[in-house]
Amino acid sequence: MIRLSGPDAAAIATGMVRLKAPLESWRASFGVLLDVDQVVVTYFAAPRSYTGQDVVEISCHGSPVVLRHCLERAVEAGARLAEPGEFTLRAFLNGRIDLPQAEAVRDLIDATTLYQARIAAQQTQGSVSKLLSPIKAQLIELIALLEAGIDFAEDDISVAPASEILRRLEPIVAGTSRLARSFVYGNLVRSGFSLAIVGFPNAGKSSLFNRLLEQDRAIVTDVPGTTRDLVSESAEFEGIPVRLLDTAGIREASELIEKLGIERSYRAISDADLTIVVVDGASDADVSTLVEKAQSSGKHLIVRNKSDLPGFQPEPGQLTVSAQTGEGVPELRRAVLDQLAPRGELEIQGGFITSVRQENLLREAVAMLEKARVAAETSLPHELLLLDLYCALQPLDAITGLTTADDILNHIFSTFCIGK
Ligand SMILES: Nc1nc2c(ncn2[C@@H]2O[C@H](COP(=O)(O)OP(=O)(O)O)[C@@H](O)[C@H]2O)c(=O)[nH]1
Ligand SMILES: [Mg+2]
Repeated sequence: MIRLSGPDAAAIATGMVRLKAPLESWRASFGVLLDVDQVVVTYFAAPRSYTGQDVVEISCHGSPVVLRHCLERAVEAGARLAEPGEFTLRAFLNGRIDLPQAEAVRDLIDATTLYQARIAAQQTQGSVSKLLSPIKAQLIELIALLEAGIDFAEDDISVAPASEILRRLEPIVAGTSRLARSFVYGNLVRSGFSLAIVGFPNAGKSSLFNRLLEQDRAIVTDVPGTTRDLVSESAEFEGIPVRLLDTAGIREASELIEKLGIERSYRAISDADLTIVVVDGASDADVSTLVEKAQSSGKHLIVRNKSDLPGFQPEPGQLTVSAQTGEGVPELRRAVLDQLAPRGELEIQGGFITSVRQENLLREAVAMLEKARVAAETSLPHELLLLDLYCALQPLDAITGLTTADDILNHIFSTFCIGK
């Protein structure tokens, strides 16, 4: 599809395509593209279009030569190629969407799991600004209250007492910090994580790896030392992308190849966001050194495998699974996600942010609100308190794009692909 946006879009399109009927907004028309291809042209008159400008979409047959021909004719007729993200930038500049919605368009395009796409789609509908707007409204109300007090100070209107200011400030600080903290989970959803599976030979690492992957990828045998190199695959836990790493069993190895594999296992532990230490639940091997290693380089879980065997001994503090039957595997997935980013009621309902830009701005706002709180507690003049509150409002406005410098806009939209 070739997409045109701008006041000349319809004129350029009608110059290139011989249409059966004149263009009508929100209607598709059949036409012939300069004697080459039969096309469908859809017209969206301003302002009821994606960009808010006149938009024409020409759907050709998918051939690259036809598309190129169409593109070249459009450029000849006065169009120019779009910059990355320029359509969405125009939508933003024309007030069709705010900045979190624009960022979500990019996330939606980049999504690799349906859950990621669903979250991004919610955000393209404005869910981030909906989370933010009650907080902002409370802040503006407090600012107005203090401004009124200052403006009318001479007229004997009593200024709000510190206790009242603190009472009003409390939910603003709490709401802003909560939203900032939700990025821990939001970042996990957006960026995914890596998970290393380690343990002694024959503990069932490769079996568990295959089970988590839901396919037979790694070789499983009862010969210790089968897996000698890292095996890495992409999977998803509850819609969150995960890079799974199966490793060589860690033991005293005599062979060079196995030694190298074991070295890589150790490196996988330090690189992964979380390590699963697999223990054979029917044996009483001591994994304390492995656990120490995993603990010192990040998050970990100890998983006791082979719960289906008669000699299996559960152990407090360790998860019980059977890689063979799948018992305990859903619980293991949940436990991994909880370790990485615990979620509250709001996160479960989609009330979280996924953008590091938004997180930074929220943290900035929290710092200013904390300053305002100190100012109120120490009964500083309201002019100073107000200054802090305005400084808190500014980053909140920047989240939605009310006050955002051009260079930041450029930075955001340059990460889009062309034609979006
Ligand atoms: N009964 C039972 N056997 C298992 C289970 N997980 C792995 N095994 C067996 O244990 C042996 C070693 O498994 P493997 O996944 O290759 O272990 P790795 O060396 O840690 O990768 C194989 O014979 C598997 O069939 C389990 O949950 N139950
Ligand atoms: Mg293995």
